[in-house]
Amino acid sequence: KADLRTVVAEQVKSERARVKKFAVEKANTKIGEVTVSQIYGGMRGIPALLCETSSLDPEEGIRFRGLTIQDLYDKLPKLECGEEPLPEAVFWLLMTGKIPSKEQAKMITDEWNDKAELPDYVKKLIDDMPTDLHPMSQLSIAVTSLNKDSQFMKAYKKGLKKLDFWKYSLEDTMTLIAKLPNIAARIYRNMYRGGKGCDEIDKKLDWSGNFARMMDYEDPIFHELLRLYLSIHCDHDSGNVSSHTTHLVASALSDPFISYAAGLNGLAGPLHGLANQEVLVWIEKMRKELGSENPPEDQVRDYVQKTLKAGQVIPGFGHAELRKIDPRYTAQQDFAKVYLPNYEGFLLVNTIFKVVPPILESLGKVKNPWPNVDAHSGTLLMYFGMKEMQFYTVLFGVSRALGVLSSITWHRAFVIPIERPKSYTTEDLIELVKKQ
Ligand code: CMX
Repeated sequence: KADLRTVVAEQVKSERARVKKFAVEKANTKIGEVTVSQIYGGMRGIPALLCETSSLDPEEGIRFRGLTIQDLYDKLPKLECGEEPLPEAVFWLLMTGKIPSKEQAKMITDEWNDKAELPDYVKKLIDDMPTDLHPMSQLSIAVTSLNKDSQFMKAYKKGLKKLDFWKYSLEDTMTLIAKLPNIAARIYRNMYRGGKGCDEIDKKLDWSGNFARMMDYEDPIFHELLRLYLSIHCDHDSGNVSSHTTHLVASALSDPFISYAAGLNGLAGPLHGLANQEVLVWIEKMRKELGSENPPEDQVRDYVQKTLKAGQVIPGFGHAELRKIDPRYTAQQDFAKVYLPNYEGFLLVNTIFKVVPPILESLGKVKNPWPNVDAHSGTLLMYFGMKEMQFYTVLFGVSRALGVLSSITWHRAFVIPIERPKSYTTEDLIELVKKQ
């Protein structure tokens, strides 16, 4: 069976020709308009970005190269003993648009296992960081430091041709993803296990299995959860903060390490990836205040109202683009129904799911009252003993690497130029509007 590089090289050849023809023939075709409210409103809905790896339908949710989350279950290879899709297979799908065979997914696992070892200076850098520095900052710093050995930058300095940019981007991508579990697990052990634990790759295990093991989680069901988690958080089209930031920075030909580190810094914001930490912080406060692990519906309702009255958002609910229940939420709910149906935390998440949407709807301004991916993930981790909420966004970040790095590799294959949209002062806009 063909390896990843061969398959991608063939695809790049044919896709480049197809895209070039389309982009030239339809160069002046208008696909939308921009209003003043969009400029002041976070550019919602402006059709401005390219994303080959995934697309987001507001009503249906995410599709990865055309596949829904259910399709990932139905079509992607899994481990012999597992039910969840393999993130290695998801990565292959994102990179090639094709479903890998079991052998092809295994080739990715083997390569990532081979490249997982961290250079000594990165180990030292992580070990020297204060343990009260947020793990997302530690992750971003460690990833940034890996660019010392960027193959893309080395080749670029030697005069790499534009048409070959993608090849070296892919090499850096493989190195970076291979090392991410090692980096994240080292941060975890330093912060929560007094620096103790194993940092050696077991070549019999997959990417998620090794990651779980290096964080000292041996339960095979937790390994399955991690496979699910790392698969569903990988990509959410290009408009979200982490993906767009990675693309923007990469468009300046920054190497994949520092481009993705920039995306991680965006993911660390409370309105984006940090929301999975915020959800659990909020739930734990609620439990403490109401004096129960699983408080009744009316008390949860009052607590939600109190949160809103205090001027805070309900974390884990709403979305800038989605207008329905996030299918990534549903996938996690399905997992919980199988493995932890009676867990108090899961029951409380269900109560919150029942109570919050009507309240948000009644405010009359929230465009999407439904839960997003972050409303569920922390509770599942908590069940398996991962109580360190600050760390949750790191898991999101590790998964997001699969999507954003595939995406920037394709942007390089298409030789997309540096991003440079036009900005206006309010005075400029007032003048522009007068001319309409
Ligand atoms: N709780 C309370 N109010 C909310 C809300 C929520 N969960 N979601 C939206 N609103 C409010 C907004 O704050 C805004 O209020 P103001 O007009 O007073 O400023 C109003 O409803 C309209 O917002 P919107 O158009 O529906 O939502 P946005 O596109 O502006 O923002 C998001 C989207 C995700 C930032 C927002 O829904 C939110 O803050 N949710 C909670 C945080 C969260 O779960 N984030 C994770 C999203 C998933 C991810 O990216 O990882």
